[in-house]
Amino acid sequence: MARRKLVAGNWKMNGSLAALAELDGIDAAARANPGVDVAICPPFTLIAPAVARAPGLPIGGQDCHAARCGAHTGCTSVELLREAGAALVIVGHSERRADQHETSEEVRGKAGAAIAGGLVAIVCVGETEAERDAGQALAVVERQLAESLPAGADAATLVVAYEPVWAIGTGRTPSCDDIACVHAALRARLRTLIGGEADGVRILYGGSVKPDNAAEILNLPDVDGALVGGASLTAAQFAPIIAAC
Ligand code: G2H
Repeated sequence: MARRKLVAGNWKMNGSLAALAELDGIDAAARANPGVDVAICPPFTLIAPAVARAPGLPIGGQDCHAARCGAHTGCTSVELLREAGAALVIVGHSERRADQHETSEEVRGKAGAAIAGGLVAIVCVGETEAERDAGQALAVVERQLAESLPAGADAATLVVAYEPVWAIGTGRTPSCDDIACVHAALRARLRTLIGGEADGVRILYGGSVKPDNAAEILNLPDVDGALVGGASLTAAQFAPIIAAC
């Protein structure tokens, strides 16, 4: 099944109102590559201004709460994201699994709320360096996927991102063979979870994707795009990654 590539930028806790000027160049790169889906996930406070600045560019959140509303200080609901103009949301990023001790069960709740609320959910999985060294990478990511996947997920509403924890922001990446191997395993596991829909789900690679390694990674089998952190902060770095699809 043909899948459109998706290149999503995760600005993490970076950016500013002034930095939204970068969206002009990113939007231009998206328009110049109409066969590629492009999205940017800035910090919560920048979502609405980002939508205003680049109305044609899908803008997303970096997390959401599973509940509709309530006493959850500091959290953001799917409804609030939607109201701000978000079209998608990242859930289960390893920085949240580590820093906020999010479990896969919580990630499943968030992904389910996102999908039920009309957002595309980018569900992240990835092994630590110790897990990879112990030969457990496939078992870890397959378990995270199975435990994080909400009921009702399908090719239109679910994106999976494979982000090896040890490759995030470090400049290190797995070999192409290792990336292809994990993506194939995730695709196979997805088939056991959601059947034929699995063939339409985009599986992104994330972790130190840069202009100089994007082409080889993005052209691997079962790699349907990238989740990009540091290199998504400027159009100068992000545009060549979009063009590499
Ligand atoms: C991994 C990635 C974006 P970076 O978190 O999700 O970050 O590209 O900076 O490694």
